[in-house]
Amino acid sequence: GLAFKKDLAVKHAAPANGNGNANQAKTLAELENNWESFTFSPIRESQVSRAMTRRYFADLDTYAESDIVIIGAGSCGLSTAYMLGTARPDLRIAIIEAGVAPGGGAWLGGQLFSAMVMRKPADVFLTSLSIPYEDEGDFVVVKHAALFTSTLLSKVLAFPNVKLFNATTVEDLITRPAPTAENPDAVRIAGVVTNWTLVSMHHDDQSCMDPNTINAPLVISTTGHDGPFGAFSVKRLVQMQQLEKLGGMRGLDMATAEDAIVKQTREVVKGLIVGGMELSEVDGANRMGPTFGAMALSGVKAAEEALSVWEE
Ligand code: AHZ
Repeated sequence: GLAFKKDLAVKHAAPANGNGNANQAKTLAELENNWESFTFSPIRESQVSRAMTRRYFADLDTYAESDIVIIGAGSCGLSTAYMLGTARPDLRIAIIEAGVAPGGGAWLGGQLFSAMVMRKPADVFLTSLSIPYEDEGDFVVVKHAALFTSTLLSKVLAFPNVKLFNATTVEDLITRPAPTAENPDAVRIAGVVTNWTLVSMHHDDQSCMDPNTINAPLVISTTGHDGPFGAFSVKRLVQMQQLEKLGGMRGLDMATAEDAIVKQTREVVKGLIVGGMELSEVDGANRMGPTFGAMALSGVKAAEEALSVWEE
């Protein structure tokens, strides 16, 4: 006990030389040329652990009841979150992203190239985020897709009412009976079922590792087209017999694909809005390949739909 207390006392003692060390530097310039006496403020490892875990578990507690859950933090999901965060600082919005790195496919412009193309009028979305671009007439070009994604992400993460849970997978949807005259078995979506992605990846070789849940009256799914994780919610809706079948994403046609995705962004089942490329699987819409305007504007439309559903 005594040794422990002594250790703490040492850790919390003021550094011997307070002159020009890191604790007292007010500007970067004050750090420069003072490296001899440089030292960080003291810390104990448990302080780091507690600083992280306390906040994470408080967030899990807070967001267990969310107003809106966005599944997927690709270009569409992040655009949706940006619009909702801007419009409604009073709503509690959780973003669940399976990957460690949010951003989905929007870190590159296409193939492994850097520049990102957006057809007009999606330039207005870039302007509202102060993302610079080159104007090519009918379309604009951001010099690196990562500039788009990192700027968007930084703004989304700065909202006090938006929490990104990355490395977390939506494994299922929460449902409630909502029978209609046409379909007595209809449900509404009432939240999501989550697990650490690393756990989700091991359901085949570890026995039942039960998930966690988030209740929310409104879920916005933007999980991309079919793939290892993609089109998650709409595939689940078919299994649950809430959608008869999927249309299946069609071949590439930039001219038609982008209009269709934006126009069809909507509430597919009560409580579940679908946006971005996940929609192509519902409607049998074409893909657009490396043009991202539809992802941004589908996000704008998804947010608008969400707010009109919310206000009902
Ligand atoms: O990790 C996925 C990605 O970041 C995440 N995701 C998928 N399933 C999930 C689940 N739980 C949590 N069950 C999940 N997260 O969703 C994100 C989807 O991002 P994306 O970039 O794949 O989709 P998007 O619709 O935002 O953008 C599509 C971009 C494309 S694809 C395409 C083409 O193939 O022609 N063209 C464009 C512009």
